[in-house]
Amino acid sequence: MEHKVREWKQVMIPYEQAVEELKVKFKAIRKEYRDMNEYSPIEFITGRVKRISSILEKCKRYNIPEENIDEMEDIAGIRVMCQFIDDIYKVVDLIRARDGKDLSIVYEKDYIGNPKDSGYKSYHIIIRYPVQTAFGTKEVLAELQIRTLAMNFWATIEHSLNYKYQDKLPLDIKERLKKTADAASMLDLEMSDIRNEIIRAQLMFEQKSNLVSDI
Ligand code: 0O2
Repeated sequence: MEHKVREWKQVMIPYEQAVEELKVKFKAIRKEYRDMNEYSPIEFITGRVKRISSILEKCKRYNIPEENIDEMEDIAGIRVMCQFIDDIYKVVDLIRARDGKDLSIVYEKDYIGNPKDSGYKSYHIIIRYPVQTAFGTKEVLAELQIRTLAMNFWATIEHSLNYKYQDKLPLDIKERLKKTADAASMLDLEMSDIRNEIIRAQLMFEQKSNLVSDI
């Protein structure tokens, strides 16, 4: 048993390293924007390595032999939270620009254009990420989830309720949760509208001030 625990800890090392490195890289992007006094499309970043019990449960669910866990796409997971929906696509572009450099994109899943039946929204990018270990380079898969604060609020609570009730929530509760997902989407749209309105008003004010100073 102790031997098995030691083995698992060793398997997890490159995934832990990938999560730490990717968090540092996304935080560096945010710092760059802030140092230049520019608005950052990244609000905050979290990361986690999947728990061993969840990995084993997923192996069982998808019939993945334990020795093939490196096929699993979300052992290393990074979440990038944004204020506005537009920011998500700016972050996606930043990631695409790094494709073939420090990471490679395997594929993308757009759960914003195509939300899940639960109401879940987020933009997922699966990447291959090389980690330098004491025994050479190890490429691991990682899942980047990019979402707004409202999407994250909804997903965090929905996930914890589902987890608590072991995915057996009654249909009426699922439907109510779906409605709260719609409310979160409305909030995102309204916030974007308000922001655009403020930007438009600011531009008009600047144009008027320029006209006055030209006279
Ligand atoms: P955790 O704790 O975040 O790791 P599967 O991984 O089997 O669920 P698939 O198709 O391989 O399915 O991956 P998918 O659905 O593209 O992305 C899986 C992850 O996205 C989940 O990981 C969640 O983080 C998130 N996610 C997907 N659907 C939902 C949903 O309906 N509600 C919430 N709250 N999150 C969702 P894990 O392993 O479930 O959880």
